[in-house]
Amino acid sequence: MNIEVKNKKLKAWIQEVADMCTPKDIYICNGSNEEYDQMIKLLLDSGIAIPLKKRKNSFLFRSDPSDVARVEDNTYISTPDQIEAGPTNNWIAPDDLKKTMKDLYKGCMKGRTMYVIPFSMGPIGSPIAKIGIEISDSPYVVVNMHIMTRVSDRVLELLGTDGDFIPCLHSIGAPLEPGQEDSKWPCAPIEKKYISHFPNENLIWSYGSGYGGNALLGKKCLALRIASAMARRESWMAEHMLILRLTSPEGKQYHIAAAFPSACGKTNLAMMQPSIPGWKCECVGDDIAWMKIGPDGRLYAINPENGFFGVAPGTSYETNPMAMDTLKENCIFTNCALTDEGDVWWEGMDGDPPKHAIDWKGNDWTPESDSVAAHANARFTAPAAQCPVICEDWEKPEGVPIDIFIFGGRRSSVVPLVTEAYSWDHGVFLGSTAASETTAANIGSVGNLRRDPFAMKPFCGYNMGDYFQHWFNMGGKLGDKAPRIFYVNWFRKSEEGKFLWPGFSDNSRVLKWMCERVEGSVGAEETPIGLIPKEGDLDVNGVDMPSDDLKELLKIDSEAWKAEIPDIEHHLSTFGDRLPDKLKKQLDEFKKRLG
Ligand code: GTP
Ligand code: SPV
Ligand code: MN
Repeated sequence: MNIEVKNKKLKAWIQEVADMCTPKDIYICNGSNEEYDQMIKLLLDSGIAIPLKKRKNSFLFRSDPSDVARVEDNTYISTPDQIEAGPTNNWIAPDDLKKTMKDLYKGCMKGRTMYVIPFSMGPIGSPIAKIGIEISDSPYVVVNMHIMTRVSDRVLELLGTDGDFIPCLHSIGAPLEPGQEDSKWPCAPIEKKYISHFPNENLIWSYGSGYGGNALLGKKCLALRIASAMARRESWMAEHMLILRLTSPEGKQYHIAAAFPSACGKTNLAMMQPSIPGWKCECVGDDIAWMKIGPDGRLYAINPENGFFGVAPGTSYETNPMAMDTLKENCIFTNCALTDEGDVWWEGMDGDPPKHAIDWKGNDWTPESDSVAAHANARFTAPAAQCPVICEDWEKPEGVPIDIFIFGGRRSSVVPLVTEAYSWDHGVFLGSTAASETTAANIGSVGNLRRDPFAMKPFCGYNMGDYFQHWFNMGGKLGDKAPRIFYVNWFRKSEEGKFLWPGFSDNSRVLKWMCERVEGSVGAEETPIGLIPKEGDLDVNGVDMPSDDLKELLKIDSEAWKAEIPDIEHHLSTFGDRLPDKLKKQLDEFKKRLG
């Protein structure tokens, strides 16, 4: 061990894990640049990291083809009673799960270094921040955690001898026998992967995967699953939401938090540059929001993360220039293609595809190949501070006051471009019945419609019926200071399968309408599903699209909505007696409005 650990709980935990996992040595991380460089050197020397000639201090990694996304089917919320995990979570009793995992953990770090990573979610020392310690046997995890969280020896200082932290245990599950050659991306087979959460103990155990949310435990495991359970106990909110600041031509600031499921547009909206003149957009966060009611009774949000772990495919100067500029240096790329010039490439990047590249599996690729060059869930890891439009207040300990909540998803039909909720309660109904087509962010089929309430189905650390009630309770506390709630769908398609809405920078037009609704300066039409812009309310000046498409985007087809009712009813019925009465009432009112 390179330094002495003073915190009693940490010292005991390190010993316990070392005894169980039997690593060859232990290294306590300090978060310094030198440490980052050292880890990268190790990864380069072993041929795991590929240096990029075209991007300073940036590296490409290729994961095992079996380990390319989150594994929801192997993710557990382990509460003493199954009902506390609820119908949306996989559940195994804590004692059984711990027994199974301890067997797996036994000797699992053999031949590897065990890294102890002290990190803070939220600015170090902020009253909203939480301290976690991740123990991992993956150097790739260490470098990613350096970017995604605040890794620092100051965290250990802050803990002192008796401070508390959230233990996050991670192993790739690939012990190395003496003389055995290591693979480039060691991991365990799918049936041995476990991403486990013990919310009653604030404890995370992950085994078998080295990828993204399965392995960077500060993100979905701590900042959403464990934090959502804490938030409910302590009357705050941990949400799968981007946070942005929109400034009107008059200089008025609006803060917007939006929940879309994985790979449904959060990073893009968070960095969006408005196509309407005079409006300015700045990014506070692109994936997670922690929100508390401030002394003035309004809801304040912080971004607990320190970096972006963003979807690479589709990112381009045309669609998300601010992300492209964020990616110029000091980044990690995973499962992107490698060009002959020594740069990364992915489908949807600007310009022509390269004539030749090495695909994400390490094979030769040309535009004639029948497979994609970059995996659909290829990702970049980038420091948030490098984003050219990062908001100057993004690290403000007290956060920014939220004016508007947006829910949404990927729906090729039925759901209009934008809807405003009639009330907070109606907004909670919209959030809890949200549905979206599945994406490559999870292992499993893509394009299947599923209910993903508040974009939290994979991330809620307790019974989602209680989570709905928590939303009603927060609304009750916020009263007339509660954010206004809207629902959007950027992904409606024509019969020919083309997106009807240009999206990206033009999404500012929809945000502008929301701000004007908050000001009461623009109209809306009452429909069975909510309020939608009347013709002329939405500023589409300069958008090159047929007026028929706009009509289609805002069309409410009552028959199509009626056809959704059985599925909505079935979805809500799965929560049994945990379903809040207020949601039943909202469903009744919705049915009445539909006639
Ligand atoms: P996670 O990081 O998985 O939580 O995803 P995310 O919600 O941040 O999604 P992201 O912004 O990375 O977008 C995912 C994909 O959707 C990318 O390929 C984008 O190009 C595409 N996308 C984002 N916004 C829009 C939009 O307004 N219109 C269209 N057509 N596509 C979009
Ligand atoms: C998501 O899937 O919502 C992500 C990527 O943000 S991961 O960190 O892998 O969960
Ligand atoms: Mn996400």
